[in-house]
Amino acid sequence: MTEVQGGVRCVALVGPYLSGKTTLMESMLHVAGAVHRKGSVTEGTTVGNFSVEARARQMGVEMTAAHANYLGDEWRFLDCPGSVEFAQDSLNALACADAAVVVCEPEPDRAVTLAPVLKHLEDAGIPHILFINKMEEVTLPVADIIAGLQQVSNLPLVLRQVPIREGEGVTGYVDLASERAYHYNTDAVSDVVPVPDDMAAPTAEARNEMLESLADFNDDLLERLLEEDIPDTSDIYANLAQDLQGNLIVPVVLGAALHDNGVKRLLKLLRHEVPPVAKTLERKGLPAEGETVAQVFKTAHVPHAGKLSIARIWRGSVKDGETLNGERVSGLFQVQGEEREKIGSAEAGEVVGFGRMEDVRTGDVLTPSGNAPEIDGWPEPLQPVYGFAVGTENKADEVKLSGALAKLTEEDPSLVITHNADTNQMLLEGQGEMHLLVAFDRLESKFNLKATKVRPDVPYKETIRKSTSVQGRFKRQTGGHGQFGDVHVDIRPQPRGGGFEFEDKIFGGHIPKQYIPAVETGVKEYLVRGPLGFPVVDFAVTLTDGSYHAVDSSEQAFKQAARIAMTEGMPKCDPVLLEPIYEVKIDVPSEFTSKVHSLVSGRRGQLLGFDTLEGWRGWDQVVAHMPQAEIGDLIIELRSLTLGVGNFHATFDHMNELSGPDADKIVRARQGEAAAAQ
Ligand SMILES: Nc1nc2c(ncn2[C@@H]2O[C@H](COP(=O)(O)OP(=O)(O)O)[C@@H](O)[C@H]2O)c(=O)[nH]1
Ligand SMILES: [Mg+2]
Repeated sequence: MTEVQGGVRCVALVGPYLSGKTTLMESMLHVAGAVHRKGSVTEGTTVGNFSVEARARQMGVEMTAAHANYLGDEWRFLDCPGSVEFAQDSLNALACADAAVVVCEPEPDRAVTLAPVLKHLEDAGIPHILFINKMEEVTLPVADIIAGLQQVSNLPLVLRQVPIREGEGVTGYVDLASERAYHYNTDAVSDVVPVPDDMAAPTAEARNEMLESLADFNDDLLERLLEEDIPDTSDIYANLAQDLQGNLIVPVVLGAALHDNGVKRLLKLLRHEVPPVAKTLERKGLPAEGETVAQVFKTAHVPHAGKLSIARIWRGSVKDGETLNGERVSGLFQVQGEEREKIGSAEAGEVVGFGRMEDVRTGDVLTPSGNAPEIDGWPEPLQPVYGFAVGTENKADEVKLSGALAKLTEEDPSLVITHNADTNQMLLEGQGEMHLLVAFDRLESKFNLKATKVRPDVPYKETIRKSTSVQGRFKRQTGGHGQFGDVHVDIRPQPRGGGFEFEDKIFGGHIPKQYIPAVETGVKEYLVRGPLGFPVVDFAVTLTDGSYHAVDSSEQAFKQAARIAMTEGMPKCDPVLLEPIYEVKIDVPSEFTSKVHSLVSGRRGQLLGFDTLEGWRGWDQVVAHMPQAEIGDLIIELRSLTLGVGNFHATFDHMNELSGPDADKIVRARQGEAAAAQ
């Protein structure tokens, strides 16, 4: 047996949604004796899915932490949401874990749903184990399942068990390292049984395959295998642990979390093979020596208890009341799902909650001195792919809304609030519709706020296609002295992106110099809303002539004259709508590339090309120009076409003329809004 690793270790449970992560955490806690009554996802009684939002949907919508002691070792488990919409929490949790258990279903056809998480684990160098769940009713040969899953893993999958089948289902397994057979018991640990006769040959074959995989990374082992000098079990375990910790292989175990099947074996594997925190520090480039370091990977605002910063202690220890980054830790907690238990101090490796550290944000590295050392591997915030314009029914609630949204974005860095100056809307953007709907639920449940939401407006603009010359004359006689301004202007289009230009070509003092800026101001005030109702861009105005009155002329009068000229001249310049066009890069497994081509053309997109996606085996990147109006809900269709794994990035590219019935509809709607507002 390998030496059992010291210290508190932390494992994140990740994988596609509905694969059984929450159920597996519940089962691990149960098998380890950390919960007395095993909860169920469908009954809403698990440690993991504790929030009202998670229970309502029977799915994890955020990372939840738990702890257990198994055979004297301390464990921290992080149940991560599987849905791509809540991926930020999972990435943040993985940044603070020693290893990950990737939970998946025994469905090779859906293996592609594992690709993003496996790629992230590989790139970040996080040791990971694959737990194939829901094995109880699988009839497919395990070799076929592994072959399918291997397609999406760049590291070799090393099968550690072969299933024993009776009738329709799997009733146990032979562990390939120990060559022991186990019979599953529902909701109880498995019995050791003799290896069934008909399993001897498949076991020997699978064991050989496992050893050959290990030999790929160990010449010594390779030589011994060639000489048929089979290494002893402790040697095999040592190789397995080393290769997992070195990110050379992905061990694969089987089970059914719902029935506790294979869970004890998984816990033992973790016990012997997951690296200690000291080893994780090496991976993350943090020296083992030095002052205490903790890193916050989750922030939650708990009703009545205030802000809770969930952190991993990387080095040293933390006491309640201690100062970190200049702020007092006001309450130190051990967390078990929803429950918080106050503790006095915590050691390296532990996952704890720090109470009421108001200035601390998710991702912050905390030390007593406040000097944060570099720690590798903190993920970038995900770029938003979907948004709503938010507001309140009641104007008085607006300030409250901004405050609440600020707290939500603190809890979840993949939620972004922006103000769009063009459309004058407050936007809440994130990873998908469900992500945002959960945020709206939280506004209600945590902040007692009913927010309104509508699809964001597209910031259309308009421009002109013809030139004209026009006079604007403002004359008013009201009692005493009157108002007089008179301008002649040429209006002409500029090339796309040419912006606005104002030129003064007045000669001979027909308009005194001091009034010229007022003319420009008048023009600019007009261009906020052109003849079609949108801001005007890409045109030039030249002041060519005019006249003034020694007494009645004023800046105000010339501003008015300029507005009159614009209001009269612009409709004659063949105005046209401009719509924003984005360059969109769509990443998908190549089996979906042709579907993406039709998606692009179905949304008025212009295909610019496609290529293999760099660094992704079997993925393509499709590049296209697409109107912003068609990108608003693109992610929904893209995900439904690609088993949820397709993603895109869009950057503004240019404004494009839009005419015809589509444009007419937009202009009519705009004019309708204006009429309604009056
Ligand atoms: N048949 C079967 N169902 C399971 C098993 N483990 C979990 N489930 C079910 O799969 C669904 C999703 O489980 P859950 O733990 O919420 O998945 P998560 O989204 O990965 O956390 C639930 O209905 C579970 O009851 C299993 O081993 N066998
Ligand atoms: Mg879950």
